[in-house]
Amino acid sequence: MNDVVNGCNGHHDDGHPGSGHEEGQRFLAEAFRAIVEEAICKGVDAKEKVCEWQDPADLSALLDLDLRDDGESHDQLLRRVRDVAKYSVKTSHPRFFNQLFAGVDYHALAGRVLTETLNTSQYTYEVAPVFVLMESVVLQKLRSLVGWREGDGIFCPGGSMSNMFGMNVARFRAFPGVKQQGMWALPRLAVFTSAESHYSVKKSASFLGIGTDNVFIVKVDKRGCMVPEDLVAKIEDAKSQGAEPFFVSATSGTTVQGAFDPLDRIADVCQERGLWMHVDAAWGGSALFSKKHKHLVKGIQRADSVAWNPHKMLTTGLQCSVFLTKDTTNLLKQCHCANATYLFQQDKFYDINLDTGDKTIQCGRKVDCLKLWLMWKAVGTKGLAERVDRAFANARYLAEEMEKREGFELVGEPQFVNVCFWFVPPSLRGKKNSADYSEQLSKVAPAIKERMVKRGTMMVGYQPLNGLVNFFRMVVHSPQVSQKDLDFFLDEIEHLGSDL
Ligand code: ABU
Repeated sequence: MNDVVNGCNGHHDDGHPGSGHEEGQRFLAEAFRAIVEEAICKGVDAKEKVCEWQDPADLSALLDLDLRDDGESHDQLLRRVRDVAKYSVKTSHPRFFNQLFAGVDYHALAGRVLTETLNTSQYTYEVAPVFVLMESVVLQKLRSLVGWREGDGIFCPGGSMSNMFGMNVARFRAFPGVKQQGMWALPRLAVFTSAESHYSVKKSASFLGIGTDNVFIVKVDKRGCMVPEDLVAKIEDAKSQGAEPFFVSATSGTTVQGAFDPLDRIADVCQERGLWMHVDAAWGGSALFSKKHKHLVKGIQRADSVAWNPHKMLTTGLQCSVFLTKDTTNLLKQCHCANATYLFQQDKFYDINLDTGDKTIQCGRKVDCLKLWLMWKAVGTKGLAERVDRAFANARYLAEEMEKREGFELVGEPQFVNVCFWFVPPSLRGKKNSADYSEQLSKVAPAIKERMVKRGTMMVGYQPLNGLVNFFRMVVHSPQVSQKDLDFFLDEIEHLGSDL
């Protein structure tokens, strides 16, 4: 820490008065100290709160958010850094189970800090030489886990964008004229996805001008997996309405239940009809690391494209999402490129294929590969596989413990690391047949959530789903979570719900 505080070994300034380097580097060193103490050390300490809850008006006043004409002192600014850390939710905390991301990987975090510090854009080799080569290696490695020896891909700003790239590239393959002629080149198009797929499929259809009415929702079974027979029925239905099917988005690891669609059977349907098969494996893709659990994504290699978010189960930190395709005909670039002459000059002194930035719809693009690469270097493929296996084992442990305790009722047997359950408080036990049981049960999860957030002891999400009233979705995947944390979780739910 002292080395950090000492800055650049005494080489603070460039000699030019007023450059601000010396002062800036001193601030940075002290800010780093505050960040390590407040956000990292306290952030992972089970004895600390997950969240220092404040009502919005109080928080706004506490933080003194107004921006003024004059700048503040060094000490005031350091207090601001500490306050931001103090009042933010500690997603690295071992009792943060609220989202599909959690925990911290220190090597990945070092990669995140270095990425921010180097502050470049991942579009050309000339400004991002290390990262262009690194991105290519990481994408190739992820593709090989999917089961493809060749293909293409790009890091995207989040899984929704990766899913949208799948839809856009699929449409371009089917109707290349769309890039120039827009909607004039298109018939009414039809997209297919399951009732429990991610909302980004509908958002993409809206954004791309396909329209949410043209997203045909395929039925799921009780576990939340797409029913292939209904996919066939929905394709026939779309055709009978005069729409042209072109894209099926299957899901590996649905957001709420963690369900895996039957990819081989969906691939058969797509193959017979010449439809682009995309797999939203943003959440469940990481099962590919595990010899024991990768059967869940059996058939994924038959897809045309895959979205996968290492920032979820692999704990790289937000955001780290890839769009992968097995296409080898340069579809991704042809679909998205605009050939800006000030970035992608054709007469450069190096191989211009290294200027990968025109494969995406972005111009400036954040470097998202370094955190994953450094973490992967640190623990190896075996280390990542162990993490995935540990997450499955923790989820199993939690589900089994719930079965032993009164009041915990699983929504279904977990397929993945999402453990969905109702907590039935003492006052509702044995009253399933009473007329207002569902209504009363629906109020339990929000009430417990409010109490846990205000106490700051833990965070877990809840939602209704397909006619089921509010239930908790416990997501167990951070490598920092121990069985002790899971026991604490169960005790705390019992405690918070004991008088409801
Ligand atoms: N992209 C879906 C993630 C939402 C969640 O964390 O639950």
